[in-house]
This record gives sequence, C-alpha cells and structure tokens, in this order.
Amino acid sequence: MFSDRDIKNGFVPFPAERAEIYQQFGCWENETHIQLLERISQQFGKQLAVSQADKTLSYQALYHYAAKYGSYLHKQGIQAEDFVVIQSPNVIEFFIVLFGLYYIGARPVFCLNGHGAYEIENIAINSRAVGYIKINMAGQAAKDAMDIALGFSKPNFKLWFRETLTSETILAQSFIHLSEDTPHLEQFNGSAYAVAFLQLSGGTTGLPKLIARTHADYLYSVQQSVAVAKLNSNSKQLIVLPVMHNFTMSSPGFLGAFFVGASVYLSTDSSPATCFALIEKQGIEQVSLVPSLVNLWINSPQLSRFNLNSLAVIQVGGAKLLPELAESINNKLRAKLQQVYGMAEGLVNFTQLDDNQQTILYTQGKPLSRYDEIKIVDDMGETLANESIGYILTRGPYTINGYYNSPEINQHSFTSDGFYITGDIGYLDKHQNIVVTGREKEQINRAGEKITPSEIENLILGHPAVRDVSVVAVKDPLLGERSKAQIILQQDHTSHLSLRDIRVFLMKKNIADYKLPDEIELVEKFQYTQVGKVNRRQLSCAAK
Ligand code: OOB
Repeated sequence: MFSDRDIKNGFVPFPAERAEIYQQFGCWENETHIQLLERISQQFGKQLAVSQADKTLSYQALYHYAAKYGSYLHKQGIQAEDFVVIQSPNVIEFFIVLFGLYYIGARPVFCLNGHGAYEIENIAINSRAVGYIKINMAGQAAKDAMDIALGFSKPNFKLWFRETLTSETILAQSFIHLSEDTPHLEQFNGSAYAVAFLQLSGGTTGLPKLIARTHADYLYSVQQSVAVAKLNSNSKQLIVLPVMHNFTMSSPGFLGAFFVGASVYLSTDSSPATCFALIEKQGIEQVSLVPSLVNLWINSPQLSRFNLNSLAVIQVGGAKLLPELAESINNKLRAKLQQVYGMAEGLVNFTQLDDNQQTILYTQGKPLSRYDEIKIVDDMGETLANESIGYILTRGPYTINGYYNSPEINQHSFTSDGFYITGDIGYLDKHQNIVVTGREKEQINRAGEKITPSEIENLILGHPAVRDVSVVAVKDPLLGERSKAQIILQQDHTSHLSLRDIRVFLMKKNIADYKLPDEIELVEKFQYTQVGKVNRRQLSCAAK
C-alpha cells in the first residue's frame, strides 16, 4: 500500500494491522490533492476558489493555472516525487505553485514565510529537496533572493532549481509566457498512499523535524474537519494565519474550503483594520485565529467601526485559549467559538458547534475521528482515569508513526505500541473532551509560533561574550509566551551585553524573526533549574 521508495527515504508507514482497520472503515479515500482540485473544479468550476486584494481565481482557473505552472516546473526539470521547498506570504500565487507541484506529482516542503536562510538551508538539506520556490510580495524580491543566496553558498548544498517570484511575475508574466510556449502536460495520478508533502514540527530539540503526510491520511483529516466545522459550498473563509501552517491548511483551513467548493479570502496582514474591512466587504463567515490575535482583535478600537455580523464561527487554536478571552468571542465578536487543539504530527481536536457553553469555553473538544485514540499516562506510562492530569499520547488514522528520516528521534517520540508522545499535558473530562493544561516538551509557544530553546541556545553560545545561556518562556499578556535568554557572561568579559547585541548577532545567522529573544537577563546562575539542564559549553570543553 505504502511506497517502498518513500519508506526507503525515511517515511514511517502505518503498521499493517492498523492500516487494514482504517481502510476497512473507509477512512482513507483513494484521492490525491490534485485529484481533489480536479474533481472540485469540475463540480464548482465558476465558483470563486480564492481571492486576494483585487485578484481572484475560480476553481476552473486555479486548476488551469496549476496545470500550466506544473508544466513549466516540469520543463525546468522538476519531476514526480521530487521535494521542493516553498515559502510564501498569504498571496493567491501560492495556490498556483502548490497545485502546480501536485499536478506533476512533486512534493512541497512547507516552510513558514518568516524562516530565514538558516532554516531554509537546513530544511532543504534534511528533506533532500531539489528546488526552492519563494513567493514574495511585490518589491521584496531582490533583498530576499540575496539573503537566501548567502546561505546557499555552502559546498554540501546541491539545490539546483531556485525561483523567486513576486506576485506580479507569476500571474502577469509567467502565465502569458507559459500559455504560448509550454507544452501542456498530463496530470500525474500517483498513489494516494504516497507522501504528499513535508511539514515542519514545532520541534523539541535542535532543528525542526520533518513530518511526512500521505494524501490519503491528510485529506481524511480535512474531510472530518469540514464536517465538524460545518463548511459548505456557500461558506466564505478568511485566511489570516500563515498559509502554510497545518491549522490554516487543514483544520478546516483552505483545503477544507476547497473540499466543499467554498471561497477563500486571503489577508496578507493580520491587523484588525485590514481584516475587519475584509470581513465586512466580503461577508466572511469563518476565520481561524491564534489566541494572541483574538486578543488584538477584541481590544481594537476598530471593532466598533465595522459591521462583522456575517462572522458566524471563529476557530481558535495553536496555543492555550484562556476562558476569559474565549468568552469575549461571543460577547465582543458575536461569533461562535470553536476551540482547536491540533498538531502538525496529526491529531486534531475540536469543540462541537452545538456543545454547551461550558465545554466550548473550558475544553479543547474531541478528536476529529472516532478512530483516534488518546491516552493520558503517568510517568510510568500507566493509563490514568478520566479527569487525572498526565502526558497526552495519541495514535490514529492521520497521526504520523515516525518523523521523516529520524530513527533516533523516533525512539523517544513514540511508544512501542505506536502512540505519539505529544509533549503536552492535560486530561480527559468525564465526557471525553480533552483539556490541555500544560506542556512537558522543551518549547516556547510564542503567539502560536513554536520556538525550540536549545536551537537558539546553541546559536547564542557562539557569541564570544557568552559562557552559558538558557532560553526560557515568560508569560506575556498578548503573545501568551515570549522568549527570554538568561545569559552567563564569560568570566573575563566585563563589558555589557544588550538585547540588541544578541538580536543583531542572531540576525546575522539569518534566523526567523519570531525566534529572536524578546528579552535578555544577565545572571550569575540560572534562575530556573530545569531537570537535565547542564552547562554544555563546559561539557564540550571537557570532551576535547
Ligand atoms: C498547531 O500545530 P503545531 O504543530 O504548530 O503545534 C502543536 C502544539 C501542540 O502540541 C500544543 O503544544 C500546542 O501546539 N497547541 C495548543 C493548542 N493547539 C496547539 N495548546 C493548547 N491549546 C490549544 N488549542 O498548533 C495546530 C495544528 C492544527 C490545528 C490547530 C493547531
């Protein structure tokens, strides 16, 4: 069922006995992403698929352009099963590139738009990508292309196809050119059980881990999300979170909208003024937000200036939503809240739209699929009774069974019977709703964007004034959490080290902005003693 080549390259398949059950119960459809778009474009051809600023694409046009762009990529040498890193803001061209890749059976590797050359290079090497496509807002191209080029000059880096496109180039130039010159290629109809794309895990140690999802398992999660979010072909969805995040893509996300022929409206900026104007103008009904954005929106003076009556449902996820903030969605935005607790690794939970208020405000709901298994365990791995707090483990028809090409990490990220150890802490209430109460994994959740402290610590250790560093989460009223670097200076280092010094030092490494510490503190010893936290600088000296 699963491809031998994928497995050889590092994909961990579902174990046969569970795969058989999921298949028997009809979880996995035999449809790939491009076949989904093809089917929907036949059914809803003229319907608006996606719109951004003054640009629009009907389903028919999106499919048509995807075929064109796919043919162009093929002409450039990109083949079926090749991995291609893509990076894009929330612009309409992203959809053409995405489905262009799917059209020829190539596999996108999704990066966040904020990722710098440091992350992109590592991700490209780890995924063995053969191409990198960056889509920019108009006017940004030259600067970003140069940033990336800096990182790409490493000798072991063999990326051979690179393209930086501005919004203008794709639609206005490429396609006029393409429609005349490029031979039209047949759509690649590969297996639904093949790896469809790679996504990034928030990560717990070092660099982000790669998550390989198949068409069948991912589209199953989309189909279930559509049902629980009650989307239909008349729905109008606003996308304001980064378009390549798993939440935005599939819970229910734009794939959910596409699944039923609904219309997607993109916003390149998340400010209340821009988004409220779009909601009012287009009659938006559904949007997904992280808690920090809810906070920003409900406290905005702009709120009273717009008519947001069309807004029916707001999904909130990515980080813990506090009950007071949850309540304001109903009171101030006059929309129904649907809490979403999910992860790129798979498992997604939703509160139901008709749940009682208590459940909607205080829980993260139930898993998407009746075949999802959730276990709450103690330190010994023993399953706990309902309402007891413990580690959240899961397995099911759309949760990965191992990170891509990471056998060592997999040994401690999964139990021997195939449960993924989420690193989250919580409990199941008496109605089987999950409540996330905390986190055990080494991670900072900054407005829904995940930071791995050790990744930043390792970079900061490279600063000559730093003897040791510990990056920790600090509670923040707006972001939920912000990052703080506690730094012990070298003994002979008397000069002051400022936040700016550290940020400038890190910026030169081309890392994503959201990973830059929000504050620093110079300390004699670490304030928070964490289990297993050691002075790695000393260790590495001792090892020499
Ligand atoms: C989503 O996915 P990721 O992969 O960026 O992050 C997953 C982690 C979870 O393990 C948990 O620590 C945290 O983000 N998280 C939440 C949460 N939703 C995610 N923590 C508390 N409450 C929530 N509602 O963030 C993601 C993927 C799909 C749908 C929604 C979110």
